[in-house]
Amino acid sequence: MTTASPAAIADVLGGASAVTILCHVRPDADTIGSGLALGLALTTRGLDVEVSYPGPESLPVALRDLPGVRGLLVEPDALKGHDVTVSVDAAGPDRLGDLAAVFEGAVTSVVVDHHMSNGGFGDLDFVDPDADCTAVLVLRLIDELDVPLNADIATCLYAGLATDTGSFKWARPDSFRVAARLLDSGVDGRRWSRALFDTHPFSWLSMVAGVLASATFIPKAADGAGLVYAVVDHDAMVGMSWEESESIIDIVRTTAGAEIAAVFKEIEPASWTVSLRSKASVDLVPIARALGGGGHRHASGYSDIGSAQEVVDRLVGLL
Ligand SMILES: [Mn+2]
Repeated sequence: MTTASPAAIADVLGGASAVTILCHVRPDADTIGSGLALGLALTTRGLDVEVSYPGPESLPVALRDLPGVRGLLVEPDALKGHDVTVSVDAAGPDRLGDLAAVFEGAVTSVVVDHHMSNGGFGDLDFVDPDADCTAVLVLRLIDELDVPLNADIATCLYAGLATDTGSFKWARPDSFRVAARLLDSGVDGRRWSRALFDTHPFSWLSMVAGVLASATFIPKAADGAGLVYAVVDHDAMVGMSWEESESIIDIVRTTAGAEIAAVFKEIEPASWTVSLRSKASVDLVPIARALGGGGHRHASGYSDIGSAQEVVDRLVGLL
C-alpha cells in the first residue's frame, strides 16, 4: 500500500483545478457525507467538483436533504472524470461498482477509507482503520486544506460520524470531540438523528414484525458464543428500500446470549447480501473474507447465491 499522509493528499487536492469524488455502492451516510463534505470544502477553494456513486440503488431518503446533494451530486453517466479522483469509504475497487473504471482511469487516484480490510488501491492511500468513520479522515484533509468548517460541511461529516458509530454507541473519545466541533459549527443534531435513525415508513412496522417472528437463535454456534439470524426473503424485500432492510440487523443483534448476529437479505431471487455483527469476542473480518466479503471487526458483510437454507447453512457451517 502506498500510504500517504493527509498533508500529501491535501497538496494534491489543493493543487488541482477539478476533482472527481466517488462513493461506494449502496451508499450510506459515511460515504455520501464524506464525499459531499470534501466536495463542498474543495468548492470553497474554487475547484470544479463532481460527486457520484454507482447504481442501481438510489440515494437513501434520509440523505437526500444533505447539503451538496443538489449541486455536487451527479449521475454516473454525467461524470466527466477529472485527473484527480478520490474514492471515499470504499474498502476496495469492487465497492465502486461500474465507477471503478473511472477511478482507475484517473491520472492521480486517491483512496480515503477506514476499513480494516482495505489494502490500498490508489496512487495515494489514506487508510486508517483506527478511525470510526471516513468522515473524520475527510475532516483531517479539510483541516490540512485550511478550509474553515461551516454548517453545510459539518452536517455532511456529522451524518457519517453519527451513522458509523451507531449513533455514538461505539464512538471513540476522539469522535465525541469531533462531534462537539461539528455541532459547534452549526449542525442540527436533533434533526439529523431523527432523519438518520428514527424515521421509517409505516409499512416498515409490519415487515419487521414478520422478519423478527421467524428469527432463529443457535446458542451453541461459534463454540458457544451464540448466533442469532433472520432471513428477509425476496418477497419481503420487494417494496422495501434497501436502507430499510439495513436497519433490521440493529434489532436482531440485541439478542442476549448471541455474540454474532446475521441478517440474510434476498436482493434478487437466490441472490443474497448478508450483514454480520458481533459484540465483543468474535472478529468478523476473517469470517466475512472466507465468504468473499469484508468489513470491520464488529460489522462485516458479504454476498452469496443459493436458496435461503443453503446460504444460512454456509455461514453456520463456518462458525
Ligand atoms: Mn464508513
